[in-house]
Amino acid sequence: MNTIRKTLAVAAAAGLILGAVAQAPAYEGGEVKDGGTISGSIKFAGAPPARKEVPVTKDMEVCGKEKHLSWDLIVGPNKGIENTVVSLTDVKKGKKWGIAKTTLDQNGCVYRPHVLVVPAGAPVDILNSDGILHNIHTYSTANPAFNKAQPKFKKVMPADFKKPETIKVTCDAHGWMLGWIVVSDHPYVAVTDEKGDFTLKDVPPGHYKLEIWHETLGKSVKEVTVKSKEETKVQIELAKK
Ligand SMILES: [Cu+2]
Repeated sequence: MNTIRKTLAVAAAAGLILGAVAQAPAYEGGEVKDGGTISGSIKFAGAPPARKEVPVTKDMEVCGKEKHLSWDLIVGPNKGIENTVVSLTDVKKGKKWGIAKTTLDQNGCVYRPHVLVVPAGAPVDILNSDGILHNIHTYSTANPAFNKAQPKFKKVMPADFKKPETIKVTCDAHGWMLGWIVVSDHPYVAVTDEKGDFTLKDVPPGHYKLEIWHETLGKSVKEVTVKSKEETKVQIELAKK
């Protein structure tokens, strides 16, 4: 073996070792018998802004059937913030995922749901209920990004995302379309409902970091303690930055 080849071989071996060390241990899913619950609500601090009407400029017969209101901040009557992602960031072991497959629909030129939680590696069906040309453009870094046309005859486009990441999705054909795919390797992740409420069930007792992420209000972290068969309630306020 000449020197260059030897050097390359050593470098490759070192790379493999470093790679193995750097990789975080995978989440271990199983049965949780003594788990607790984390529940709570995410509220908007201050006077909530009204949703703005989003102008529809194309494919009116499909996209213009319903009035479009901005999705980027939806605050309910009780100030609850919809579409906030709540997740544990340091959970290593717990229950198994209960979802085998998820669906992202393009319906009325809107992504439904606006925020989709996806188990890492599980299949995602990207549906085109509209029957017009859409274009799925993902802005990911951990997973390969893609930018694919979905013609009107293509009802389903299969996808999957192997690595945990929050991915922005847009349509190059309809500039107002915006959605989010939240890929997680564990099931302790929830999206708040129209009241701003969420629940994470069957959490093994312990101390955790609870991450709260909203697309326009940003990210924050709260420490939580979960006790067996008990409910830990959290109330979080988010404000415009
Ligand atoms: Cu589109």
